[in-house]
Amino acid sequence: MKQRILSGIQPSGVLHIGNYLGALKQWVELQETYDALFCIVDLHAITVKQDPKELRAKIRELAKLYIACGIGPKKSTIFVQSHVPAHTELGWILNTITKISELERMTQFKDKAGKNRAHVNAGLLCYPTLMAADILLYQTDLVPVGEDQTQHLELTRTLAKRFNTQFGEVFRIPEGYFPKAGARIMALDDPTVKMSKSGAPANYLALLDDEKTIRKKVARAVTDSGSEIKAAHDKPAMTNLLTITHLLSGESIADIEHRYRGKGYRELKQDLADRVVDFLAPIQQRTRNISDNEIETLLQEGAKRAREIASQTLTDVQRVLGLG
Ligand code: AQP
Repeated sequence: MKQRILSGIQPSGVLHIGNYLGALKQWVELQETYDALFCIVDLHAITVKQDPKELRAKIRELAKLYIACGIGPKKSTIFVQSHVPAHTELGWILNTITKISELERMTQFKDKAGKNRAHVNAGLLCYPTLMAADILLYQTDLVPVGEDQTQHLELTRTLAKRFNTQFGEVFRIPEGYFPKAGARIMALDDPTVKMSKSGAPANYLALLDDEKTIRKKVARAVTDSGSEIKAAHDKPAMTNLLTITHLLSGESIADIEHRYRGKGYRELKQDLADRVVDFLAPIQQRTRNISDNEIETLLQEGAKRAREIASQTLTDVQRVLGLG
């Protein structure tokens, strides 16, 4: 039996190169050796207000991007979270063994809720228990995610152990899988914060940005004081641009630094823009080539397989709880 991986992305905005380098790139490699399930986590996306028509389109676009980036529809199961009702049911059950203080401690909640806590929707607070349900339903061994999800994953493990102790061994305890480099790609307009879909357009390089936009964004990316092209703690902007160059080219950071010795930021940025344009062109072409019908069929098949696996776990959960 192959071990299982599961991960997901929210259809909450435009997929960016941070999502690709921090998550998708690993998925493409891991699907070769694992039983892989990749989810479009639309129920997470609605914790922030979404336009229904746009959300529907974004879900389909994200499924196309998964495939265009290299997720094989025959190798992996691609499905939409809301097509598998067991996610919300287990999410609710996990809420009943989760302390409010555990949820309030989550950095993502603190960041997204800001100071206006009293008016924040409860879904934003309960986001991690739904994420735990996403993972635990599939008896997942490994969860490939970016560094920002470390805390949520740790809570998932805590809840799984707590449930198993209180009610009996139902859940497999998942491990996180973080890329060695690229687990936290920083924003172009502020290298002290992570690149984020909900940031301003200057923050990210979207996978579907056109050539002109990419060149403009890279050219305007914030740089560090001084002029040396070097990755270092006191050079967060250069570290970020060099990391992206390294991950897209495969060339080591030391070799890239060596190649740019005596050269300026402008040259590095121009080369990086070329590289990003070349890297994204085939992804964009493949995305355009996938038809809406293909995606509908694929998502229906994916949901069928996901429901089969999820319902087995949910039945066990209901049994040990005295439900069902
Ligand atoms: N900047 C990043 N660097 C590396 N990995 C990242 N991920 C996100 N941002 C970076 C990883 O991408 C996957 C999908 O993320 P998500 O859609 O679940 O939500 P997120 O982590 O909250 O991503 P965003 O882009 O910041 O979206 P918004 O702005 O909507 O919250 C995850 O594996 C994540 O680690």
